[in-house]
Amino acid sequence: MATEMAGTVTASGATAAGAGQLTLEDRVWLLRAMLLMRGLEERAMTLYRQGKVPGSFYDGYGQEAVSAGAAFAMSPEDRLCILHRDLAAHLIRGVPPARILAQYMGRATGITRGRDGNVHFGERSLGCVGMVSMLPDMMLVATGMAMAFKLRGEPRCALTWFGDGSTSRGDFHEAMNWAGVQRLPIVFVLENNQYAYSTPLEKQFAVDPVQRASAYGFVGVTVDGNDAEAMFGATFAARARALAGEGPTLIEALTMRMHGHAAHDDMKYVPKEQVEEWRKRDPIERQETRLSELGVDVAAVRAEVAAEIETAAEEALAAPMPEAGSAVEGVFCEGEAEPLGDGVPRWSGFLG
Ligand SMILES: Cc1ncc(C[n+]2csc(CCOP(=O)(O)OP(=O)(O)O)c2C)c(N)n1
Repeated sequence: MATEMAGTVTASGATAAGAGQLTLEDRVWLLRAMLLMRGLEERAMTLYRQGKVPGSFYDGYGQEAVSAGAAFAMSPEDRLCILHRDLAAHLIRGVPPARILAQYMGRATGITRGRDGNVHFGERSLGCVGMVSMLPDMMLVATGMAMAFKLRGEPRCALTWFGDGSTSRGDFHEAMNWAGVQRLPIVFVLENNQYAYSTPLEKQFAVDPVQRASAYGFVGVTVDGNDAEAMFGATFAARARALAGEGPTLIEALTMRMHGHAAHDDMKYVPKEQVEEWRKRDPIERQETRLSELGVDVAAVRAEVAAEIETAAEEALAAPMPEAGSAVEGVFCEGEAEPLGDGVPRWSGFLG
């Protein structure tokens, strides 16, 4: 049962109702998306260690359910601002795995065509905005898109992810305030992974930021961020509210950053016991257990995904580097900007 307190909902009944919308095939897709994310990031980390990924490398190990569950609930016509630990969202929107690995390696076939080998990308043709490095500016971008949907009377929704570190920035408050005042169709997903680089939660905020939602006049929900189905359910409910004109929702996904901030960070500042405690709540294992109990051949899904990753790696490694002269292209908008396109429908509710 949901417990309402100052606009904050925990252990939401709506979340469970939303998760009830998933068919067995949907639930397997959620597992696939998480396995693909983890496998691709592990492959990319190896490529990084081989010197094939320039700069550093950022991953979302242990946080796969947050992006997979939320992105799965968004329709192709919705628009997403995806952050640096949310690879599953790109995959769910329809970005082929080979393009992701090519992106990390700065190849011409990557999403930014070699302009950024890092996590700052978004495939416009699939309804995603390229990630802005300054945090959390994507909250403002998503709020602006939601404002456009409202002004044009379009029945769609914007969603963005951001970390606990973002909650201390002014942009967080500006976006939340405007979205609340205008009752915009937007879902804010706060990925509370316990650390912002080396800053733990107790040095980040005095009050759980989910409670701030009520200060801006909308619902805040706390969800188990290591449960893909709970994430789907909460996002499904938030999207329904947004489309019904009931305004934004802040979803706080409780999770843990299981790796360092990036490949160069050994996270010595994180107590080992804390990591071990969270390891027991691994989102992929949880989904596998569920599906095994329903008779799904989880090992076969794993093998299929592993093969897909190997094929993607071969393709990405064979892809060319960009022509040096192309570095000056696409710096400024030339002519009419292409409007954002739609993503691939994944959830069965969008297929019919
Ligand atoms: C305004 C701003 N300051 C600093 C950075 C550098 N930076 C990138 S990620 C990061 C940590 C952010 O922590 P959090 O928001 O909790 O997200 P997490 O990385 O834990 O997912 C920092 C400090 C940045 N991108 N933007």
